[in-house]
Order: sequence, then C-alpha cells, then structure tokens
Amino acid sequence: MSIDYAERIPNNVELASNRTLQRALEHWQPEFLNWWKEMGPTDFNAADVYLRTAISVDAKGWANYGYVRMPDYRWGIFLAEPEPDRRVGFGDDFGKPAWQQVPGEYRSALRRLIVTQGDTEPASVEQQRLLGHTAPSQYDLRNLFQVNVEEGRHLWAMVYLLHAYFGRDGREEAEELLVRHSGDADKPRILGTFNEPINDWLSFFMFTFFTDRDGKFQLKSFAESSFDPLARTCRFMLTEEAHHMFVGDTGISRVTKRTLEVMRELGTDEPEAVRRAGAIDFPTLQRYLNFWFSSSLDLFGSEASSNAAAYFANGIKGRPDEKKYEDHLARATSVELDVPDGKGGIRIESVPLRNAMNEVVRNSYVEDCMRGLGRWNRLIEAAGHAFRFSLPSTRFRRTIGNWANVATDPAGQPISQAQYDAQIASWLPSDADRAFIASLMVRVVEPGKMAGWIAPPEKGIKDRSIDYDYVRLA
Ligand code: BYC
Ligand code: FE
Ligand code: FE
Repeated sequence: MSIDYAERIPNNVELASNRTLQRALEHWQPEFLNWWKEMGPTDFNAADVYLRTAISVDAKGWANYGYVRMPDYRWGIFLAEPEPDRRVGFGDDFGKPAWQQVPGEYRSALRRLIVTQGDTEPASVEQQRLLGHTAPSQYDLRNLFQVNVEEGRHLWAMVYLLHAYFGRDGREEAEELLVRHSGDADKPRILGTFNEPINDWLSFFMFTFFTDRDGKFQLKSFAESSFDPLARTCRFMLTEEAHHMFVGDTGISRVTKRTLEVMRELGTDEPEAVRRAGAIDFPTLQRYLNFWFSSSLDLFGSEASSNAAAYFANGIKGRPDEKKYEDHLARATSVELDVPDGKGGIRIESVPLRNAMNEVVRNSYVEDCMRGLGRWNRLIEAAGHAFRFSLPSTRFRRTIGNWANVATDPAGQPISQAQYDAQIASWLPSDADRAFIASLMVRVVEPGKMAGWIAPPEKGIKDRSIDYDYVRLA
C-alpha cells in the first residue's frame, strides 16, 4: 500500500483507476490551493520548512522528513490498511459485514457527520493563520506549520469521502468547505469553538491540547464506524493527530517551566511580579485553560442526544475503543446525568445508554485531559509550589446541552447570573489578560533562541538539535 507520488494527487486508493473521481478531485485541487493562499498561514509560503510527509501508511513510511515549501506539500489521500472481513462492531447490526458503500438510509446522516468533521480542519488553519508572525522560536514555527499542513490534509481526507461516495451532493459540500470561514459573520464554521479567534500562542497551545483532543476522540469514534472507508481514513488521521496534542501538551509544560524559573529567580509567585518579569502567571494560565476546556466540551454535543442514539444503533459512529466494552449493543443499560432542576439546584435524570453516547465520549475525553494536567502539576509540585491546575466542572460555561446558559461557578455549583457576571473576570481571560499575553508575543527567529515566556523544548524534531534551522525564511 505505498503512496503514488507520481500522481498529481498522491494517494493509496488507486485513484488512477477511477477517472471520473480523479477528474473531480483534480478540479477541487486548485480551489484548495487558492484557499490555502488566501486563508492559510500568511506570508510564509516561500519559506522552506522542515516537515514530515507521509510516503506510505505503514510504520516505516508515514513519517518522512525534509524541507518543503508549504504550498508544495503533497496533500493527498491516505487510508489505513483494510482489515480483512471487517464486521460491524456495535449497534443493531453487530457482527454483519462492514459496509464498503454508503447504505441509502444512512446517506444523509453520514454526509452530515463527514461535513462537520471536514469543516473543523480548514477552520483551525484559518484560526491560526497569523501566528507565524509571533512564533516564540523557529522550532515552534515549524510545529505550527506541521499542524497546519496536516489539518489541510485532514480536509482532503473528508473531501475524498464526499467525492467518492456522495456523488453530486458530496461535490457541493466539498465546495462549501472552502466557502465557510472561521469567525465569518455570514458564513461561519459549523461548530462554536472553530469560530473563536486564536490570536496568541498561549491560545494555540490550549487549542492544540484541548480542541485537537476532541478531534482525537471524534476520530476514534469514527474509526469504529461500519462505513469502512471512513473508519480507515480516520485511523490514519489519528497517527498525525498525536503530534498536534504533543504540541499543546509540551507547549503548556514549557510555559509552566519558564514561569517556575522566573518565580525562583524572583523568590515570589505574586502574579504581577511574574508578569513584570515577562512570564505568564499561573492564574492567567488557568483562565485560558478554563476558556478552551469549556468551549471544547460543547463539541461533544448534548448529554442526551437522539442523534447520538441513532448513530450508535445504526453502526455509524461508535465509542472510542469500542473493543474495550463488553456490551456492544448498549441496549439494556442507562446512565445517570445531572441536570439543572430549574430552581437553582441539580437533579439526577436517568437516560438510556445509547442516548448518552456523547456524554460517554466526553467523560473519556475529560479523563484524558486530566492526565496532561497531572504532568504540569507534577512540575509545579516538584518546584515546591502550592498552585495546581484544575479542570472546571463540565457544567461550567456551557452553550450546548443540559447546562447551556445556566450560570455556575467553575466547580459546577449553580449561581445567580449576577454572581456569575461579577466573577467571570477571575474565571476567564479578561481584556487585560489578553492585552498582557499579546504584549509577550514577539517573534524570535534566531535558531535555538526562545521568547522569554517559554522554556526550550527537551529535544528537537526527529533527532535534530533544538537550534536546527527548522524554517529557512526566504
Ligand atoms: N457548536 O444532538 P446534539 C477536530 C449542534 S475536532 C455548534 O447535541 P449531536 C479538530 C449539532 O450539530 C472534531 N453546534 O449533538 C480539532 C446539532 O445541530 P442540528 C470534529 C453544535 O448531533 C482541532 C445540535 O447542536 N469532529 O477534528 O449528537 C483542529 C444538537 O445536536 C455543537 C466532529 O465533530 C457545537 N459545539 O453531536 C482541527 C465529528 N455541538 O442537527 C480539527 C462530527 C452540537 O440540530 N460531528 N451542535 O442542526 C458529530 O459527531 C456531531 O455532530 C457532534 C454533535 C458530536 C458535534
Ligand atoms: Fe485534524
Ligand atoms: Fe489536529
């Protein structure tokens, strides 16, 4: 299953044997490149970037490194190897053969999910387009661009499915994916978080930690899908996704490390003093964390969802790592959810498991986030400080689901709207916080040098040193 790079569109799906599909995708390709030039990273298209490109989908070839100009990156179509005799792994049709084509009755549901997934990928590139100008190091600049080109490839992955399996509707949806834009008043991206601005690198690290991690869990749910081409596409995307979360996780670790260094030099953890020394105080980090975590929780949908129940029953979208569960039918059990009682309190409601699938996935996500916080907290503990990062309650600041627009404190305790408004500036980044973070965003271009608010990484990319020339500016 090697990838054919002699083709205009590199692929491992034998695109050349389907002339109609190949022509349709070759027609979309220049539109994608126009979008990249207009909406992708500004001003760096002539730079040589030390990037990873897949040359095959097996362990040896998927991570091949070399200098590439971003517009010359070989965006292509790569599916993980097929599993022989794959079967439906959950829901009412458990055990029947997986589908190589889209069943007519599930066509619109599948198209909708693929479009929603596809929409997030270019959205994130749009959100991050100005960050190159304030990169804290060449190493970070390179990582940003690696993430950007791969999100571009994830768009290709979904566009391939739309073109190959959804006929004319699919081609129209593929066009629309380049027409909606992040934050656009008339044609915004579909999901809330993907319309939030990412104007500074702290937001970028929080986004790649919290929001790319939603991507991990959604892709894992699709990797279980009975629609085999979707499952195989998402399995390969997950190999790339790991690096995006690594960027967020190590980014926040490095900020934390630098803050600890400054606190040691100053002999105080007083936020104003830390700020005056050019580092980011922990309470500010916690407010950014609160913002991106709560926004990303909405991406899992409502706690009780008839959509989710139908996706599961029909074998369209499973649970991440479905194999770890014993009961793949999920028909008999139920889940207890906390819901607002309408009188300022909380009551418990029982919901059939299938309807609670969004909540099941969200809970796995929260656990995964906790592991990252644990790593950052261990750095702080080892330095002898009392501060600990914490995740706010899943009830805090929600705009989707049972707790949408219900005022709670970060612990999830319902409070009055007046109390909420009075305290929100200590829970979420204020304008003053954002202005302070913006003031730190200065571009550092000398290889190996870091901006003052972030520690160097532990190692470079692919055995290269930290001061390697990761981006050769034109
Ligand atoms: N914002 O029954 P409900 C990634 C809508 S990230 C706005 O609660 P359902 C990446 C929903 O569409 C992964 N609208 O939810 C990361 C529905 O609308 P309609 C992206 C929202 O359907 C970083 C209504 O509310 N992948 O890859 O069970 C960088 C009620 O729906 C939101 C996917 O999302 C929201 N946050 O589940 C780059 C996977 N949440 O039908 C990339 C595909 C819900 O009433 N999507 N709504 O008009 C899905 O699986 C599902 O659509 C959702 C929602 C899980 C998002
Ligand atoms: Fe992605
Ligand atoms: Fe990603």
